[in-house]
Amino acid sequence: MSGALVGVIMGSDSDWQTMSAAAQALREFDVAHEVRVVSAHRMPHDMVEYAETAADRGLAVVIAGAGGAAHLPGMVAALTPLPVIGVPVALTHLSGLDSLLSIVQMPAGVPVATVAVGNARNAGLLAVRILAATDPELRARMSRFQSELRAAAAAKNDGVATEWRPEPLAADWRPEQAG
Ligand code: RP5
Repeated sequence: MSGALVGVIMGSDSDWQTMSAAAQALREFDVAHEVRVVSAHRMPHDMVEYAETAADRGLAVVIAGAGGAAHLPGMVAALTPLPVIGVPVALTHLSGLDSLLSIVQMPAGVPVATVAVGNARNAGLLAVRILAATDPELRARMSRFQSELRAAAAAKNDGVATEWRPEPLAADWRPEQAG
């Protein structure tokens, strides 16, 4: 066993530019993970083997990214009992809508938790949350992360509030003057 808890897989090395953000999020939370290219269309037998052995190898979550006719996440979800998070990767045409619909429109009974187009970081964070449900230490780290997010957002509010000086409107002001 590799010791990895999360498998980050993708259809091609061209997906890595997007998918590396999932690995980065996992690294931030010290979650052991592995990274592989497992193309559903070009290496179908490898994909079946990967998905069928994932749970027995100790993985708890699979993050699968693909673009275009993005069948990898759904096929892996069909072959493993593990939770699968799908990342639609945007290719040159169609802005990733093709990838999104290929991944998100799964039939009843075979769920894939699909994140926004290109948002592999959220896939990594969702995998952390899934693991954190049964790991109090990881849950505490996720809570701290959320507090930091809140603090960063609050600082943005402070910045805008400082910049914005409400001034009384002129007596002859009309709504059509706005913007
Ligand atoms: C998909 O085809 C891959 O997931 C990738 O997004 C896309 C293009 O692959 P390459 O032609 O760059 O290898 O299966």
